[in-house]
Amino acid sequence: MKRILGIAAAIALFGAGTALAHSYKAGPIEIGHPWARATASSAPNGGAYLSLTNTGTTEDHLVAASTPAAEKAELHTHLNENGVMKMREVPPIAIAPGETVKLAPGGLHIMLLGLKQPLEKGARIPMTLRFEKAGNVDVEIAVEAAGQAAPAADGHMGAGGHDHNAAPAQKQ
Ligand SMILES: [Cu+2]
Repeated sequence: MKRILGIAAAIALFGAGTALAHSYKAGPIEIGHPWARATASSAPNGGAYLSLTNTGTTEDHLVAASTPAAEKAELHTHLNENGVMKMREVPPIAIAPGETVKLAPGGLHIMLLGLKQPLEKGARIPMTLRFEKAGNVDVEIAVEAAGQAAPAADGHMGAGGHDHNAAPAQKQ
């Protein structure tokens, strides 16, 4: 398995056939593949995902995000409260030394509130991430197909679940 991952990494480095793989660095923080799902034209909000790896020796925090593509970006997570998935804004996200924190569908995410236009598959959206210690870093969000990497059968996008295309906190 390690060897396969190594080969995949090598391919990514040489840019062959992995156009979607992209990463960034802010000091010791590595930001892996920022991406978002394409949104319907009526959707007011979207979600952005990425991974954060701390290659340094001290803890850092993702404090905030901003993008010209939305009125506001908030750090969110999903919580299951009495069987109902809800979103909550979270405090700065800690990244411990040597650890990787994944922002992914169904969990931590960067909520893009008030999209100025729909996120179209294939587009690249600029976003600035702010870290407590590593400072600001500009990244591009790759917009992928609407159903990309949807968690299987967890109800995330189904009845009673949370859908980024809907207004936040509509289920009380
Ligand atoms: Cu959210």
